Amino acid sequence: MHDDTGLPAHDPLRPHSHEPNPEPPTAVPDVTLELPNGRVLTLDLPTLHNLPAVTVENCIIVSTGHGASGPFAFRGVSLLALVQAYWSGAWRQVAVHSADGFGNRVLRAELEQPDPAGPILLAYACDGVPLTRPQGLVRLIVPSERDDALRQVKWVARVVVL
Ligand SMILES: Nc1nc2c(c(=O)[nH]1)N[C@H]1C(S)=C(S)[C@@H](COP(=O)(O)O)O[C@H]1N2
Ligand SMILES: [Mo]
Repeated sequence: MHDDTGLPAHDPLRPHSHEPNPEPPTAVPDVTLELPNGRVLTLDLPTLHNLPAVTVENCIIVSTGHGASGPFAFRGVSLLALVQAYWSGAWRQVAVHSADGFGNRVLRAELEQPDPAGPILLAYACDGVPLTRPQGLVRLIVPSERDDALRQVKWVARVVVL
């Protein structure tokens, strides 16, 4: 089954239900980066800290579990900067998977023409304090999503450049 986007109806990157999982699935916040040429790199926190950092103010998390919270200032590496640091070939989208099976798909156009709310980033700090693992370290933050938290992927484990 495919829907009108051409993506499989059961695409795990398009979760159909709200599951505000409060439990980190694993302890270690390492992120695996998979490039279109098959190369696979492990990005640990120090590596992420060494990439160009960005802070996005006024982020809201609309949680199914405890309602809306924020505004937060999330700091981390922009997803575009991350891709550009490791890949100079062609690409169209980035799949961001958590270790608990949650995920989200980010299109290249969303990164190259960011929403006025701010660029999509992999966040490792919030309001000047490092994120804890239970808070989602490392967390995908999509500043434009202000009515839901389905794209605010906690515990990012795999970033796949496609
Ligand atoms: N890895 C992962 N990220 C996730 C989820 C999840 O189940 N697993 N749930 C999403 C949903 S539906 C909500 S409402 C928020 C909850 O975020 P919070 O724990 O900061 O309130 O996380 C989002 N990100
Ligand atoms: Mo949710």
